[in-house]
Amino acid sequence: MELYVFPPSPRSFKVMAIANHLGLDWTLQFVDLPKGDQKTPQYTALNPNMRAPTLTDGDYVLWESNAIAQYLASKRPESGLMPRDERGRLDVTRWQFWDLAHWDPAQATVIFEYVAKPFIVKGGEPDLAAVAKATELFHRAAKVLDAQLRNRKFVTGDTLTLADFSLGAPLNYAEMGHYPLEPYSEIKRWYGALSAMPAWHKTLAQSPLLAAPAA
Ligand SMILES: N[C@@H](CCC(=O)N[C@@H](CS)C(=O)NCC(=O)O)C(=O)O
Repeated sequence: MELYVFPPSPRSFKVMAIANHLGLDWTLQFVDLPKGDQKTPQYTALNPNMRAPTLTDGDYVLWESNAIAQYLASKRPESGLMPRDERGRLDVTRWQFWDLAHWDPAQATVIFEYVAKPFIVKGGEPDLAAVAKATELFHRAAKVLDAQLRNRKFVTGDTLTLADFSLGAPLNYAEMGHYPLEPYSEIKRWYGALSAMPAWHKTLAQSPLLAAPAA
């Protein structure tokens, strides 16, 4: 199984961390986004969106990080990362949809402005108007997530699921991205637990930018 990823990206990080957590046998195929690897005919044949991540497993090809997450979990159903009962499964899916609709977009903007511009594409000052708009979205979503985490160890209850990987991955950039996390003590507590997991450490080490942010 191959994961075509750009490891500094949270969408790539989440699928790598899940594969690492599950102990799956996978190979990292580096998609160098700043160099334009995503636009090559070889890559667009796999993913016409020209975006990472993409998974291949033999002839099977899958894109969209949260769909890839579900595929990976299906390889180890006993892990509980994707509950088998319908309501449990939909709860995880609901938070993965919420991720793509509300959580990821706010953070993608600040990550682009504060991390990608200075450290990856190396050009331009942060667009403060874009940051202000994203910050508003961030607060709106963070309030919902913080309330959900009150009295729960993880996003959907007391067990770790795919929802935690999906929603936790962009928080690796909380510091570099100047996220206004101060009011959200539950989010901070929960992210602290995620980032202490061996699979999280292993995945951070596979992402040079996150392993050594100031370099
Ligand atoms: N909804 C997609 C988003 C994928 C995405 O936007 N990936 C970014 C990296 S963070 C990308 O490949 N960008 C390359 C480009 O826009 O040229 C997913 O979750 O997989």
